[in-house]
Amino acid sequence: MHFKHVLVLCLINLVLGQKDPHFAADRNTIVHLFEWKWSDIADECERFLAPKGFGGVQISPPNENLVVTSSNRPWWERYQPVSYILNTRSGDETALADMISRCNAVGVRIYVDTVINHMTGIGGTGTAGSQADHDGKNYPAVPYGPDDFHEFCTINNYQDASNVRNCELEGLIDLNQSLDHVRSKIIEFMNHLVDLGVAGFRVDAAKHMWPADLEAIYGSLKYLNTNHGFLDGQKPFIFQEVVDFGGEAVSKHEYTGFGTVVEFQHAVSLGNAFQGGTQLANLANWGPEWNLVDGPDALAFICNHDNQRTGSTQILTYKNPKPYKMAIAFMLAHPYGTTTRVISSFAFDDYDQGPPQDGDGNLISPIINDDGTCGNGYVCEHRWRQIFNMVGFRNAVQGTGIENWWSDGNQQIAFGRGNKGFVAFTIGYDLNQHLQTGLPAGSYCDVISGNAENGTCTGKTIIVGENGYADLSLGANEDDGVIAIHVNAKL
Ligand code: ZXY
Ligand code: CA
Repeated sequence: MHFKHVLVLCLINLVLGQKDPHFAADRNTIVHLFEWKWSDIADECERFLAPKGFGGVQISPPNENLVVTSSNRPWWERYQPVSYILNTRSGDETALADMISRCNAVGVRIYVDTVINHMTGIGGTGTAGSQADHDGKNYPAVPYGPDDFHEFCTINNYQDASNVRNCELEGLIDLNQSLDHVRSKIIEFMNHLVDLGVAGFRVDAAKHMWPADLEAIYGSLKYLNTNHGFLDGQKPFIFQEVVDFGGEAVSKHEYTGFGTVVEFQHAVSLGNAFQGGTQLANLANWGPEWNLVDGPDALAFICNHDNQRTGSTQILTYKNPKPYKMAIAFMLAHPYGTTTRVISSFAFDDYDQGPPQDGDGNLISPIINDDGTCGNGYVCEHRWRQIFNMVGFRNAVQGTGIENWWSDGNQQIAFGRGNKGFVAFTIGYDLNQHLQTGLPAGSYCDVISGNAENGTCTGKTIIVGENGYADLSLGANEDDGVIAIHVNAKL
């Protein structure tokens, strides 16, 4: 290779840095299999995620957490680390390693939810049997001792970055990541996961850590393990939880120099738009003009494990399926957001409620019904046709831009992606339009109302004429407010 090409490749690596999700070819979108067992994730990679073109899985924290017996083992106990021993209700290190290998073998990447801002909020015993001496500031299974934490103070002023980063979030004892010992324990933990074959990390509570400390930690991570199909010299993908709607001392822009950020404004703005809060026509300039970080710096999503249960009217969840599916379809159809993520929830009635479990606190596996949906308390949005087929749409249109944008100036929009795909949306009234799709002439299966199976379509068939135009009809009262066609579902 000519040295100029090597130079360009190095520059791309520098710029993309830890912003490349390392998806296999023709894959996209991370699904958060929230609180799933490792063995169930391995099965799901093989039987569903790989065939449907998903790029990867965000897994729940794999390291030992506090056993919280109050409120019957709430979901948030996994955000109270006791040690970096890889043993939780999802499984032990053997099961984790096996799952990572099986998923990588079918081209599905694994991203680890990493809780490194803090340890526990109270004392007790962890899922691997280790002790958490909260009041004495001792976590012997790491080990961390009193000197490894910030002086006690409570986070109570989001206008003060030092308070946000050096004090305790909800009483969770706050690690001092500027110390060599703390850094080295975190780096050792993350590098262990890289050795096991993971592709990257979600960094929990990144807003509550200093950017310089995080940059140093990420910079010390190993290259991805080439035995798991990664190219040489690839650094782990990083997506950082920095909740920022403006108006606080800490900004998401402080974190985009060395990794991506989870774009909460993306979730809220589309949550509003698909509930009629702003006209869909206004989405013509969807992107950074909406106070979003640049697309390559963003992990785009509609709802996550935390904000799905806060009851915020701005956040769409499985409990509000029509606009939820529309917002996800828009996210997956739109080129904004180099990386997209959907959550796969378990059903819940109250905020604290933990995952499906038996009387002994063991996690219960999802069952897969004959129609492909889940049971045993799992919602499995990723198995909803309208969602997994839009992952397929995003794969089909990769590398294209928006073309043939159309709107009625109000609550109806449509747009194409190059000559590969076309979508239309309506809220509140019937859509009946003759529109330029940009697609080659032919019959296409609308992958929202059905599946393309052996050359036939179980939903609506859309005919694109020689001139690229198609007649589109979408009733206001249909189950879904979207039509989507693409070249990989041409009949
Ligand atoms: N918890 C209950 C009680 C215990 C856990 C609660 O009422 N918390 C106060 C409101 C949410 O604040 C938390 C935030 O991040 C966390 C929290 C947390 C991260 C953790 C562990 C936690 O409590 O307990 O690893 C948080 C921080 C922000 C922000 C929004 C939320 O803008 O800067 C919770 C747990 C929430 O509500 C939680 C847990 C894990 C997460 C997360 C939220 O990854 O995003
Ligand atoms: Ca902190």
